[in-house]
Amino acid sequence: MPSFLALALGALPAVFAATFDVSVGAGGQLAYDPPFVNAAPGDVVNFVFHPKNHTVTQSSFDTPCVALDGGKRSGFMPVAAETDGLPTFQFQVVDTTPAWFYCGQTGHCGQGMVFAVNPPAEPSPRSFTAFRDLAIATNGTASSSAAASSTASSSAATDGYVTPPAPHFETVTVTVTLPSSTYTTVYNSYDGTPPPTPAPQPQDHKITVGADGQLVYSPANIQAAIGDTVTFEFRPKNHTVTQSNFNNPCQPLFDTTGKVGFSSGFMPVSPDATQFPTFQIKINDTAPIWGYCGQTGHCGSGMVFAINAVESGPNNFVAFQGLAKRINGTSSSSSSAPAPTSSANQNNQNSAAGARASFGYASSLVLAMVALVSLW
Ligand SMILES: *[C@@H]1O[C@H](CO)[C@@H](O)[C@H](O)[C@H]1NC(C)=O
Ligand SMILES: *[C@@H]1O[C@H](CO)[C@@H](O)[C@H](O)[C@H]1NC(C)=O
Ligand SMILES: *[C@@H]1O[C@H](CO)[C@@H](O)[C@H](O)[C@H]1NC(C)=O
Ligand SMILES: *[C@@H]1O[C@H](CO)[C@@H](O)[C@H](O)[C@H]1NC(C)=O
Ligand SMILES: *[C@@H]1O[C@H](CO)[C@@H](O)[C@H](O)[C@H]1NC(C)=O
Ligand SMILES: [Cu+2]
Repeated sequence: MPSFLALALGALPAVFAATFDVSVGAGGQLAYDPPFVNAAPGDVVNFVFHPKNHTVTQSSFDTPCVALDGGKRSGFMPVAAETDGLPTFQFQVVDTTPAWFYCGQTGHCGQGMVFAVNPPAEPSPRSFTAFRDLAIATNGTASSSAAASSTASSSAATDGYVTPPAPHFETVTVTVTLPSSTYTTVYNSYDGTPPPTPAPQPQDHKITVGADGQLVYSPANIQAAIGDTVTFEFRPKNHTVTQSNFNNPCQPLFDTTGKVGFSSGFMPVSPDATQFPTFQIKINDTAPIWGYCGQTGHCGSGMVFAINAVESGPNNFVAFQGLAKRINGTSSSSSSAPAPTSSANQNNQNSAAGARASFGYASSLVLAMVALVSLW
């Protein structure tokens, strides 16, 4: 009986709606804490306003700092001091669709004061971090004033440069029929990606890392089919192969569940080596895979690679490499790069440290294939 009781009690939270308390501007920070929640229909998000004069205003992903027509809004909540009776505002979660919010006080959204309910997990281009980055990029002071105030010295980086949009993708379920079998696959489709059909004969693609002492992957931009493998071969120096995402080219991929993208870790190779270490990944999905070298300065100088980048759209390899140089290159280093928010960044570093030779796979790219295994 005890186990039955435990089972029944364990089921209770699913029956009764949960309330998520989110503090708004606690400690004078321009932030919601936590910055996002994953909630079920029927749950309630209870915003608690701390001193200053913030709002909770619903927006859309694409225009993070603009009120959504018909969206929820708390209005301004001026609070003079921390007292027991802090004002609150409730948002009722009706479905699992992502809902996006920002603070409407002048300048706050552009400094990253945004919030989300049920954002897609990293590395989705519509993740919480992507949303916050977009808020900072569209309404931050860095984007407009840095470009205006910077002189000809950094013209290449700032002159008319527009950060490419986050790739658009959606989840697709298709049934693929091959001569030998039929299978159903659920995958994240990016505009322009090839169909999720495995290679009839899986192939290994070789990418040389740091050939001839150059800070390059050769080739740096390849197409590979599902079931193929990619083998990176490390030449002298001390490079890595680290997965990232399009909009954060030089930061390890991580998601909120603590899963991380692949990383080879540092691969020191002496100048007179005759044997070269390798690192191999398997292609599970036709969605683009982005990556970089984690050695100091290498990514910012353009040492990045892409697998299955969609060359016909804005999220192509050259745009990815350009973004890496812009964010982490020496020419643009301090002034114009939007600074990612600290906590997410620390997660990055931690995951990166733990990611050495680990092969964790980011959950939102999971490709479920039924009956495909038999083909391999
Ligand atoms: C963000 O920028 C857009 C476009 O310039 C503007 O319409 C909007 O009011 C800004 N939002 C905030 C909160 O400042
Ligand atoms: C709160 O901010 C809004 C918008 O800036 C302003 O109109 C309002 O007067 C402020 N309220 C207080 C009490 O400061
Ligand atoms: C690139 O710049 C970002 C933001 O400053 C930083 O977090 C990241 O660690 C840098 N990446 C590399 C490889 O230096
Ligand atoms: C490789 O680079 C990493 C990071 O810069 C460093 O910690 C490590 O000591 C280097 N290894 C060798 C053998 O140089
Ligand atoms: C493909 O799936 C395998 C098994 O789940 C995993 O180990 C590997 O990391 C995945 N490949 C990539 C590129 O993430
Ligand atoms: Cu390198």
